[in-house]
Amino acid sequence: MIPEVRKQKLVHLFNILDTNKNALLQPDDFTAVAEKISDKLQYGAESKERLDLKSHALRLYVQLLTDMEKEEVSISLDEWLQLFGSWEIIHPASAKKYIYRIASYVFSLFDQNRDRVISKLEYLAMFEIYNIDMSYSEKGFAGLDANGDGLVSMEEMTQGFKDFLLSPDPDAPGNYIFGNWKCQNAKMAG
Ligand SMILES: [Ca+2]
Ligand SMILES: [Ca+2]
Ligand SMILES: [Ca+2]
Repeated sequence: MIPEVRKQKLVHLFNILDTNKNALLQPDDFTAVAEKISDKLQYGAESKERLDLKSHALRLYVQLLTDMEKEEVSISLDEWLQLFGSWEIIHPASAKKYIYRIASYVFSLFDQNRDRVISKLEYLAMFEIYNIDMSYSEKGFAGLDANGDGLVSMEEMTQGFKDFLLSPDPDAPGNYIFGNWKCQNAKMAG
Protein backbone atom coordinates (compact mmCIF):
# COMPACT_ATOMS: atom_id res chain seq x y z
CA MET A 1 0.00 0.00 0.00
CA ILE A 2 1.43 3.34 -1.03
CA PRO A 3 0.45 6.28 1.16
CA GLU A 4 -2.08 8.43 -0.74
CA VAL A 5 0.14 11.52 -0.93
CA ARG A 6 2.99 9.58 -2.47
CA LYS A 7 0.71 7.82 -4.86
CA GLN A 8 -0.77 11.10 -6.12
CA LYS A 9 2.72 12.46 -6.73
CA LEU A 10 3.80 9.32 -8.59
CA VAL A 11 0.66 9.43 -10.76
CA HIS A 12 1.33 13.10 -11.45
CA LEU A 13 4.92 12.39 -12.53
CA PHE A 14 3.77 9.50 -14.71
CA ASN A 15 1.25 11.76 -16.46
CA ILE A 16 3.88 14.44 -17.05
CA LEU A 17 6.38 11.99 -18.52
CA ASP A 18 3.63 10.45 -20.67
CA THR A 19 3.81 13.34 -23.10
CA ASN A 20 1.45 11.84 -25.72
CA LYS A 21 -1.08 10.87 -23.01
CA ASN A 22 -1.66 7.29 -24.15
CA ALA A 23 -1.36 5.94 -20.59
CA LEU A 24 1.97 4.23 -21.33
CA LEU A 25 5.55 5.40 -20.98
CA GLN A 26 7.25 4.58 -24.26
CA PRO A 27 10.43 5.72 -26.04
CA ASP A 28 8.40 8.30 -28.00
CA ASP A 29 7.50 10.17 -24.84
CA PHE A 30 11.17 10.73 -24.04
CA THR A 31 12.42 11.54 -27.53
CA ALA A 32 9.56 14.06 -27.90
CA VAL A 33 10.93 15.96 -24.90
CA ALA A 34 14.42 15.98 -26.42
CA GLU A 35 13.00 17.29 -29.70
CA LYS A 36 11.17 20.10 -27.92
CA ILE A 37 14.28 21.13 -25.99
CA SER A 38 16.36 20.97 -29.17
CA ASP A 39 13.84 23.17 -30.99
CA LYS A 40 13.93 25.65 -28.16
CA LEU A 41 17.73 25.74 -28.26
CA GLN A 42 17.59 25.94 -32.06
CA TYR A 43 19.66 22.83 -32.68
CA GLY A 44 19.66 21.79 -36.32
CA ALA A 45 17.45 18.89 -37.42
CA GLU A 46 20.49 16.70 -38.16
CA SER A 47 22.83 18.15 -35.54
CA LYS A 48 24.86 16.07 -33.14
CA GLU A 49 23.53 18.17 -30.24
CA ARG A 50 20.01 17.01 -31.06
CA LEU A 51 21.10 13.38 -31.30
CA ASP A 52 23.01 13.64 -28.01
CA LEU A 53 19.99 15.11 -26.26
CA LYS A 54 17.75 12.36 -27.63
CA SER A 55 20.02 9.58 -26.45
CA HIS A 56 20.35 11.34 -23.10
CA ALA A 57 16.56 11.68 -22.78
CA LEU A 58 16.21 7.93 -23.35
CA ARG A 59 18.86 6.93 -20.85
CA LEU A 60 16.71 7.06 -17.72
CA TYR A 61 13.92 5.24 -19.50
CA VAL A 62 16.18 2.42 -20.66
CA GLN A 63 17.52 2.14 -17.11
CA LEU A 64 13.96 1.81 -15.76
CA LEU A 65 13.18 -0.94 -18.26
CA THR A 66 16.37 -2.76 -17.35
CA ASP A 67 15.69 -2.57 -13.63
CA MET A 68 12.12 -3.76 -14.15
CA GLU A 69 13.42 -6.62 -16.32
CA LYS A 70 10.92 -5.68 -18.98
CA GLU A 71 10.90 -7.40 -22.35
CA GLU A 72 8.77 -4.87 -24.20
CA VAL A 73 9.42 -1.14 -24.23
CA SER A 74 6.43 0.27 -22.43
CA ILE A 75 5.61 0.99 -18.79
CA SER A 76 2.03 1.15 -17.52
CA LEU A 77 0.90 3.22 -14.56
CA ASP A 78 0.46 0.09 -12.45
CA GLU A 79 4.01 -1.03 -13.19
CA TRP A 80 5.27 2.46 -12.44
CA LEU A 81 3.54 2.51 -9.06
CA GLN A 82 4.82 -0.96 -8.30
CA LEU A 83 8.38 0.07 -9.07
CA PHE A 84 8.39 3.20 -6.93
CA GLY A 85 5.66 2.41 -4.45
CA SER A 86 7.50 0.44 -1.82
CA TRP A 87 10.98 0.65 -3.14
CA GLU A 88 12.52 2.62 -0.30
CA ILE A 89 11.62 -0.23 2.04
CA ILE A 90 12.62 -3.12 -0.20
CA HIS A 91 15.66 -1.54 -1.83
CA PRO A 92 16.87 1.43 0.22
CA ALA A 93 20.20 1.55 -1.62
CA SER A 94 18.57 1.50 -5.03
CA ALA A 95 16.08 4.16 -3.90
CA LYS A 96 18.95 6.44 -3.04
CA LYS A 97 20.65 5.72 -6.34
CA TYR A 98 17.45 6.45 -8.26
CA ILE A 99 16.83 9.73 -6.53
CA TYR A 100 20.28 10.87 -7.53
CA ARG A 101 19.85 9.48 -11.02
CA ILE A 102 16.51 11.18 -11.63
CA ALA A 103 17.77 14.45 -10.18
CA SER A 104 20.84 14.46 -12.42
CA TYR A 105 18.70 13.45 -15.39
CA VAL A 106 16.39 16.42 -14.98
CA PHE A 107 19.36 18.60 -14.18
CA SER A 108 21.30 17.80 -17.31
CA LEU A 109 18.22 18.05 -19.55
CA PHE A 110 17.27 21.50 -18.30
CA ASP A 111 20.58 23.13 -17.32
CA GLN A 112 20.69 24.56 -20.79
CA ASN A 113 23.73 26.79 -20.37
CA ARG A 114 25.63 24.06 -18.46
CA ASP A 115 26.67 26.22 -15.53
CA ARG A 116 25.68 23.49 -13.03
CA VAL A 117 22.73 25.43 -11.62
CA ILE A 118 19.11 25.67 -12.73
CA SER A 119 18.04 29.29 -13.11
CA LYS A 120 14.43 30.42 -12.85
CA LEU A 121 14.29 30.69 -16.64
CA GLU A 122 15.58 27.15 -17.12
CA TYR A 123 13.05 25.91 -14.60
CA LEU A 124 10.23 27.71 -16.43
CA ALA A 125 11.41 26.11 -19.67
CA MET A 126 10.89 22.71 -18.04
CA PHE A 127 7.28 23.63 -17.22
CA GLU A 128 6.79 24.77 -20.79
CA ILE A 129 8.29 21.64 -22.31
CA TYR A 130 6.29 19.26 -20.12
CA ASN A 131 3.14 21.38 -20.50
CA ILE A 132 2.80 21.97 -16.77
CA ASP A 133 0.40 24.58 -15.39
CA MET A 134 2.61 27.68 -14.95
CA SER A 135 0.65 28.96 -11.96
CA TYR A 136 2.60 26.58 -9.71
CA SER A 137 6.06 27.41 -11.03
CA GLU A 138 6.87 29.97 -8.30
CA LYS A 139 5.89 27.55 -5.57
CA GLY A 140 7.87 24.77 -7.22
CA PHE A 141 10.99 26.86 -7.60
CA ALA A 142 10.82 28.23 -4.06
CA GLY A 143 10.45 24.69 -2.73
CA LEU A 144 13.63 23.62 -4.50
CA ASP A 145 15.73 26.70 -3.79
CA ALA A 146 16.35 25.92 -0.13
CA ASN A 147 19.01 28.62 0.44
CA GLY A 148 17.02 31.24 -1.46
CA ASP A 149 19.83 32.37 -3.77
CA GLY A 150 17.57 32.28 -6.82
CA LEU A 151 19.26 29.20 -8.29
CA VAL A 152 18.76 25.46 -7.87
CA SER A 153 21.93 23.48 -7.26
CA MET A 154 22.33 19.75 -7.81
CA GLU A 155 22.16 19.22 -4.02
CA GLU A 156 18.91 21.16 -3.81
CA MET A 157 17.48 19.23 -6.74
CA THR A 158 18.42 15.91 -5.11
CA GLN A 159 16.76 16.96 -1.86
CA GLY A 160 13.70 18.06 -3.83
CA PHE A 161 13.37 14.67 -5.47
CA LYS A 162 13.79 12.98 -2.13
CA ASP A 163 10.73 14.90 -0.94
CA PHE A 164 8.87 14.28 -4.15
CA LEU A 165 9.47 10.55 -4.37
CA LEU A 166 9.55 9.53 -0.73
CA SER A 167 7.85 12.01 1.59
CA PRO A 168 4.32 11.18 2.74
CA ASP A 169 4.06 14.79 4.01
CA PRO A 170 1.71 16.81 1.76
CA ASP A 171 3.63 19.98 2.66
CA ALA A 172 7.18 18.76 1.89
CA PRO A 173 8.86 21.62 -0.06
CA GLY A 174 10.02 19.41 -2.94
CA ASN A 175 6.50 18.16 -3.71
CA TYR A 176 5.88 20.91 -6.23
CA ILE A 177 8.88 20.28 -8.53
CA PHE A 178 6.43 19.48 -11.33
CA GLY A 179 3.66 21.82 -10.26
CA ASN A 180 0.38 20.84 -8.72
CA TRP A 181 0.50 17.13 -7.94
CA LYS A 182 -2.95 17.09 -6.33
CA CYS A 183 -4.61 15.88 -9.48
CA GLN A 184 -8.00 14.24 -9.90
CA ASN A 185 -6.34 11.44 -11.88
CA ALA A 186 -4.95 10.03 -8.67
CA LYS A 187 -8.12 8.05 -8.15
CA MET A 188 -7.87 6.11 -11.38
CA ALA A 189 -4.84 4.19 -10.15
CA GLY A 190 -6.84 2.00 -7.77
CA1 LIG B 1 3.02 7.68 -23.85
CA1 LIG C 1 22.00 26.76 -15.87
CA1 LIG D 1 19.77 27.69 -4.20
